[in-house]
Order: sequence, then structure tokens, then C-alpha cells
Amino acid sequence: ERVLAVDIGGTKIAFAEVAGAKLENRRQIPTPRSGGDALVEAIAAEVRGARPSRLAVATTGIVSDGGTLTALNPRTLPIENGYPLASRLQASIGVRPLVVNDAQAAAWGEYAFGAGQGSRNFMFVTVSTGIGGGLVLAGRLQSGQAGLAGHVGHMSVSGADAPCGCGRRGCLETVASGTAIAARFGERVGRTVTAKDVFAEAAAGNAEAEVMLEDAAAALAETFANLVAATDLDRIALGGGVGLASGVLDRVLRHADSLPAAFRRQIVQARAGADAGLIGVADLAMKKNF
Ligand code: ADP
Ligand code: BMX
Ligand code: ZN
Repeated sequence: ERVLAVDIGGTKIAFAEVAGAKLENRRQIPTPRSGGDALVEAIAAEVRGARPSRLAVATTGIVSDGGTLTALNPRTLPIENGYPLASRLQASIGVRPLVVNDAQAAAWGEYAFGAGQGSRNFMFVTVSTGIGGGLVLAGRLQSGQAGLAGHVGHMSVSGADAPCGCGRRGCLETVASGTAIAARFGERVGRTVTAKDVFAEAAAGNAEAEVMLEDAAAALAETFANLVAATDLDRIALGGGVGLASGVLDRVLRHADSLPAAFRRQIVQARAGADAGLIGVADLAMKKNF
């Protein structure tokens, strides 16, 4: 049986028909950034006509109560508090979807089919529009009692103090997300840039851009060490548009190498690349009876 999987990020929505770890007909559209109904409309427009037998949705934001969505950092994607995503999709498409946080879904995808195979206590971290994370501990995906488990982008890092859209200050996401890298560099040079531009500038020898990328890598390595201290993880996989960008894993590894041995663990690239969320949420939907 195939599942129609959807992955809603702050920048793009990806779609594919998924069987196991195989994807067919993968396509993506820019994420409409104007609230929950706009997300539902965009997804309904994409699946129009072909009503899927199963629908699996990974999405940025906190998912609770079987499909209610709330932004933790509305700057990464504005969503009304408690938006009933599962029921609105059901009303519009005719199938009750499974809805799971994007990074939690990707953690499951990597654990079951990718870089997390053979790991017992595993974490996936996406560095993308925001920074998300998913924990698989003792073989079980953790969502927590309110859906917040794994939201590592909102752990504070040393030396950072910028206000975060979640209401805290100095969050990892304010230093190392694609949004943050672009905004911090843009501020220094006085123009609007994308995260991709910052990577290009750093590769061309721009010292300011280099500092941004080094700050981001140091903050990621520090957070990983904190998570190792909390959970004794054995492996961390890095994904997301920024996490998969050239040189990022090596930069993080360089910082992680200088940690005391007790905190050093395997840090690897996500094997399913940008598709981990699609694969993971489809697998979860196959396991549940909807
Ligand atoms: P989403 O957050 O919607 O899941 P992505 O994983 O593509 O989407 O992350 C989007 C962020 O990643 C943006 O900040 C974008 O500028 C940045 N990005 C995407 N591709 C690259 C790349 N090749 N190099 C650097 N940054 C990238
Ligand atoms: C934010 C938060 C997380 C999400 C992470 C990565 C919102 C809307 N999202 O920290 O739930 O997992 O971003 O999201 O508060 P992405 O869009 O970068 O993939
Ligand atoms: Zn935050």
C-alpha cells in the first residue's frame, strides 16, 4: 500500500507517494506563509482529484491532540494557536491524516530506514528555516506529553542573547538556523541575503560570512553535547537545507572533536537527505490504523 506523504516546512512543502523508503512522484511548492487555512488549501490543490487511501503529514510546529498545530516560533511559520490541521485536511480532502511534527517524523524515517539504523538512542536534527529535532530513545519515537519533545532549536546556547520568536532569548535557532544565518549576516553587511548567499560568500573568502557559519557550527556542537549529557544518545544525524549544505557537517565535527571524550558521539549526515520526513511520516501512518 502506498501513502501520500506531505512535509510542511517554513520554506517549502514536499509531496510524494511513499512505499517503505521508496518515493514516487516527489514534488514541492513554496510554503504559503499566511496561516493554517492557506496550508490546507495548498495541499488540497496539490492532491485534487486523486484521493489517497492514506494521508501522512509531517509539519513544522508543535503537534498535539492527534492533529492540532501550534507554532512554537511563529517567525519560522505563522500558524494560529491550536489550528485543527487534521480535521481541516479531512474536511477538505476526505481522508483523516496522521499529523506528526516534521523533525520527529524525520527522526523516525532516519531511524527506520537511514542513518539511524542500528542506533539505540538516536537523534535527528534539521537545520533549515528553523531548527527542529526528533528523539528515538530505546527504539521509541518520543513526542512528549504535549508534542514538544525534541524541540532542540529552543535550547539556549552560550554567548547568545537575541530574542527568539518562541519568547525565550539566546535559542540555538537564533544563531544557527537558515533564517538566523541570513539575518545575522544581512545585518552586518546592510542588505537582505539568503542562507545560500552566506555560504557562497564564505566560500569566496568573506571573513564575516565565515564567522556566521563558525558560530552556527559551534552552537550546534554545544547543543549536541548538552543532549548527550541529558540522554546518552549514541548517534546524531544532521539534515535540513542548511544541515546538508556543503561543509556544515565538517564544521560541526571540528567543534565536537574538541569536547571531552564523555560527550563525543557519532555525528552523521541524514541518509534520506531532504526526504526523511516524508519517509518517516509515511511509515508511521502505515503502522497506525486510520
Ligand atoms: P524547510 O525549512 O521548509 O523544511 P529547507 O530544509 O530547504 O526547508 O530549509 C530552508 C532553509 O535552508 C532556508 O534558510 C534556505 O536558505 C536554506 N538552504 C536551502 N538550501 C541551501 C543550500 N544549498 N545552502 C545553504 N542554505 C540552504
Ligand atoms: C521551529 C518549530 C519546530 C520545527 C522547526 C524546524 C514552528 C513553526 N516550528 O523550531 O516545530 O520542527 O522549526 O522547522 O514553531 P523547519 O521549517 O525548519 O523544517
Ligand atoms: Zn526559541
